[in-house]
Amino acid sequence: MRYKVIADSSSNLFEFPGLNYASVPLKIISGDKEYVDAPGLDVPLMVQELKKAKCPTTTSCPNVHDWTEALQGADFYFAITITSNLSGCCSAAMQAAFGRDDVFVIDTLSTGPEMQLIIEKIRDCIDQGDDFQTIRQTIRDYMTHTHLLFSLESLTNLARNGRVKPAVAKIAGVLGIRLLGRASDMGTLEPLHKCRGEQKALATILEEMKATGYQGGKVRIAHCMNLTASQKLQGAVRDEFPAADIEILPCTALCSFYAEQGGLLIGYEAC
Ligand code: X90
Repeated sequence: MRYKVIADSSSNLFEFPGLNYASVPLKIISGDKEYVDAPGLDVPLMVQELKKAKCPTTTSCPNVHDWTEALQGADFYFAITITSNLSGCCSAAMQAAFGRDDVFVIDTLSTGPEMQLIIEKIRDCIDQGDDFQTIRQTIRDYMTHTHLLFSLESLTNLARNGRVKPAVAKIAGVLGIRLLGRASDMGTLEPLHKCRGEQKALATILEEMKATGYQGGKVRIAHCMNLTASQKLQGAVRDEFPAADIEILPCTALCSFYAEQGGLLIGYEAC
């Protein structure tokens, strides 16, 4: 059986070693400038340019045609999308998959590093020779054990694009305050704590992970130009769980635009 895994670019992964994998890009649009979330884009430069941009910036997801193009060349497909509650991405994938029984569309109700965990799980299932039906069930079960937390210094772009209420964005509007939250069961941003200073935010993330059943499983950290905080968090997790499998990777364009400079997204496995 030839499998193909396709994720939208909010996964922050353009390639996936050991997997027949494709990324379908979202776009960031500012005036007549379009940033395609694909290899080769200078993300820090984009973030800088968008800070200075005078016109409103919006984003757009892959359309049905983009998904249809990607859903070719294999026997079975996994289409993994950002939460359907914040983007039309999943809906476009579902339309492209309509009437086909060779496509499993996965609405992750999340984004970024939680999508990465799901893709890794699919890779493991394929490697051990599981069939399509078995993998579908394994992934459904697995998703009940994965979570996403975020720590954001600014939610301006989320609020400007109607992805959070202005009142929520205001919490992180104060200098030095980070909003710690999680992807809710509905796939929306759920604020949890207001943290003063990065140290406090990192300690609270670990507390929150443990409170939701983290016991040393995988952790995937995606950051927008904040490798230092990612490494501190990695250290803090390893202090308590020395054998934890932790990876850090930079956000590509879509997550960088919405998480904004300094933002962290943390995907993890819990019991
Ligand atoms: O279709 C589109 O134009 C894309 C819209 C995406 C909007 C949300 C992106 C969120 C990126 C921010 C923090 C994590 C939030 C998790 C919520 C489930 C990252």
